[in-house]
Amino acid sequence: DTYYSNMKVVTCIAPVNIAVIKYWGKRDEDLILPLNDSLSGTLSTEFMCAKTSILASPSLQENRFWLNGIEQSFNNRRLESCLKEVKRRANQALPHLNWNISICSKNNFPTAAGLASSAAGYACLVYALATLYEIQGDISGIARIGSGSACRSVYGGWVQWCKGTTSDGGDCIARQIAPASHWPEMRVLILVVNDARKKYSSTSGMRSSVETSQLLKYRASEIVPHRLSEITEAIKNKDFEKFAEITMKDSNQFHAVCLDTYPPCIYMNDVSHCIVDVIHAYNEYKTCNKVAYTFDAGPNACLYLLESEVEEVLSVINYVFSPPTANSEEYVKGLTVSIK
Ligand code: 2P0
Repeated sequence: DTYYSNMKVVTCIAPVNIAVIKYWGKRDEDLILPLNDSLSGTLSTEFMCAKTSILASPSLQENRFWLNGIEQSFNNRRLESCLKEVKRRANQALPHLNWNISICSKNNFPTAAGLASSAAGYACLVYALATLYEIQGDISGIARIGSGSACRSVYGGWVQWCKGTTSDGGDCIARQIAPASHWPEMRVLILVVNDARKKYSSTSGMRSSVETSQLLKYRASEIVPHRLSEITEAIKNKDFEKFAEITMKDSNQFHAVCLDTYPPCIYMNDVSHCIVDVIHAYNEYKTCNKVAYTFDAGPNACLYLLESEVEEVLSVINYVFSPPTANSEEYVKGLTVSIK
């Protein structure tokens, strides 16, 4: 059967990453070049991941793309940029380079609820394309043009996205600063406060912050460089106390930038702020930082903590926040994810 001998299929999975030094603001919108470096932990793929299959075949009439079972337009600038860049780096003699493709992507967690779905999604898509077209070398720079934070999901463990210095983005790539095995006791709890799609996308929120927030300029130039070296040092020394303090301060500063944006883009809600209070009360009771919260572009909390604290923290969370009822829209449920 010529159809079957003439097709190629790849399937990949990619993990979510949770930033401890946040990316917020671009200096170049087209190339997705950020204003500052950022740093994250890549989660294990056990609980949350994106999965992408790509079929290439000469018998496909056109390129098509499905996300979570719903067909999307292929006419999407970011998707097309990634495809173009992967093909540019491929061996031009590959027979299947000019065949049409069908892309099928799925997240096993809520999409666009501020749970880093675009990070895992584009990292997965680009990895699948790179496998399909057999390209070698770093692909984080290609994942970046799909979605900025996606470049960090290309690597495991602790990953820094370097803002780079060139205007073409050649050195704007991610690199691993420590593998997950360096700090194997580290865990992340995801507290799902609300899994609805967020009000404003990260892309438009950060554009508005770049245009209007003075605080963002100060943060990018004066605060982040110093914080980045401090937290890298804390990770290398497995100094949880320091790691937690910087993580919480950076999350708070990112949301302060959101409030400083005009009009403000508010992502945290009352439940989120209540989680902040509970974590500070817990740390005070323990007389040192045992848990760090961090919030992305949504109300959901990510808690970094060591394995030894998981059980107690979960019982505190479950005690403070009652379980969901049929008509409660907002609730908190814990899910442990190791960053291995
Ligand atoms: C981060 N976020 O560092 C920060 C913290 C949200 C808050 O990266 O426009 O979806 O596609 O580059 O990557 C979300 O931004 O934005 C994000 P684009 P992206 O994880």
